[in-house]
Amino acid sequence: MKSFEVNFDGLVGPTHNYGGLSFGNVASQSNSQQASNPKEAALQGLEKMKALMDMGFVQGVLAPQERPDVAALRSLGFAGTDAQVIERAAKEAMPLLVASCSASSMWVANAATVSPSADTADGRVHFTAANLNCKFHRSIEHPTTSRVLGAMFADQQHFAHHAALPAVAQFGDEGAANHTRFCREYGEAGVEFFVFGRSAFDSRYPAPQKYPARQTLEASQAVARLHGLSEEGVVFAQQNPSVIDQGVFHNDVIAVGNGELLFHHQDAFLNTEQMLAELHGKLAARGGNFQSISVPRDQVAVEDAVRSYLFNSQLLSRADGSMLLIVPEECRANPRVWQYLQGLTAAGGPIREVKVFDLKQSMQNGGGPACLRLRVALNETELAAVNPGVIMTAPLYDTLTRWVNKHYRDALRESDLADPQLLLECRTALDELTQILKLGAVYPFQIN
Ligand code: SUG
Repeated sequence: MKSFEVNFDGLVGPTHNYGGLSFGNVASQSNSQQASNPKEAALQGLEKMKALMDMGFVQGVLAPQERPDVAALRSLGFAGTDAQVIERAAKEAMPLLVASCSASSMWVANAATVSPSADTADGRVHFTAANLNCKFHRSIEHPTTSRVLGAMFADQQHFAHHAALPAVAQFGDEGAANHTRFCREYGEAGVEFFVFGRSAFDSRYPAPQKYPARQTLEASQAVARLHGLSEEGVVFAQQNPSVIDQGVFHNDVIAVGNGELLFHHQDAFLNTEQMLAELHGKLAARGGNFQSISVPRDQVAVEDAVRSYLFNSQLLSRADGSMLLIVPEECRANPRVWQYLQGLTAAGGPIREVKVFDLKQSMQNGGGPACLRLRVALNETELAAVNPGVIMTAPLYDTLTRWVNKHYRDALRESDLADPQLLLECRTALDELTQILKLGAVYPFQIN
C-alpha cells in the first residue's frame, strides 16, 4: 500500500502580533512591540502550502484559534461582557491581554506528537496534544487543538487521540518540535526519536542555566507509552543544555530528520556518538540504513543556526529518492549558512536541492518552515479517512487567499489588541473558516 508524509500547515490567525512572550526564543524577544502584518503572515504561509502542493506533496491545513481567548482571561478573574473583559485586562494587566491574543497556534509543530500506525501497538495513528505549559500564551492552545485535530482525524478506526499530559512543568511537552521519526518507507515500522531538554525527576541529567528547557524526558516517555510504541522503536536523547542557553528552545531549531537521514548541528545533542549508534542499530533492525549529516561548528556556529533557522527546514523526499530542503529567506541572507548549503547540495549526498521561502512574519517570532507544519505519515486508507475539507487543493488555496484578504488586517500593534472589534472580526472570520474547512463547531464561541 502507498504511504505518504502529509504536512499539515498552521494557518496564521488574524491576531498575529509580536508580543515578546517567549523568554529563551531570541526572535520573539528581539522583535517585541514591532507592528505585525497578519494578512502578509497568513499569505506567506499559504504560499508555502501551495508551492508544496504544486511540487506533488500531499498538503493539509490546520485552522488557527479564537483570539483573544476571553475564557482564559475570565479564568484569571476578569469579568463582565466580552468587551469589558478585554477592556479591564488592557487596563489592569496588559501582558495577560497580549498573551490571550497570541496567534502562536500557527506553529503546529507544537500542536501534538504524532505516531504513525506502523509504529503503534493497536495499528492506529496516535495523536497527543502538547500541553505547552512552559508559556502561558501557549498553554491555552491544547483544548482547541484537540477539537480541531478531532474534526480532521475523526475516524476512530484509524485515529486515536490523547488529551494533553498533566499541566505541570514536570511533564512539559512541546509536541513534534522535539520528535522525529526515521524509517525506510513512511508506511513501514520506524524509529521514533524523542529529544528532551531536561529530566524532571532525575538530577543526573544536566539542565540549562539561562533559558528554560521546555521538554522533559518524563513527558516524552509518557507520550511513547500512550502511543503504544515498542522499546525497539524508540530512542530518547538529550539536547545539549548549552545550545538551549544560546536560543535553541526546541530541538527543531538545531536538527531535522526525514526517512533514514538526520541533519543536525555538531553541538545539538549530548552523547552524540552513542545516540547515533543507537539510532543506527534500531533502524537497521527495521531494515533501514540510518545516515546523519553533522554540520560542523567551524562552518556554521550555533548563533548562525539560531539566526538563520537552517535546521528549522523541511526535509522532504522526492520521487527519485533524493531529498529537498525547504529553508527560510534568512538562510540566504547569512553568508556562512548559504555557502554551507551550496556545498551540501553540490556534494552528491542525499540532500540535492534547497528551496527558499519568505516567511518573515512568522520568523520574527521564532517560527520557521518546520515550526509551521505538523507531519502525519499516513497510508492510502488512512489518508482517505482524513476530513477532505483540510486537504489543500488549488480551489481551496484560492478560497483561503480570498478569505484572508477579506478578513485580516495589514497592521497590528499592541494598542490594537484592546479593541473589542478585533474579537468580533476574529470570530466572524473563524466562523466562515470552519465552513470552508468543513470542521463543524470547534471554537469556544461556537460551542458555548
Ligand atoms: O513557542 N513563539 C513560539 C515559536 C514556536 C516555534 N516552534 C517550533 N520551533 N517548532 C514559541 O516560542 C512568540 C510569540 C510572541 O512573542 O508574540 C512565540 O510564541
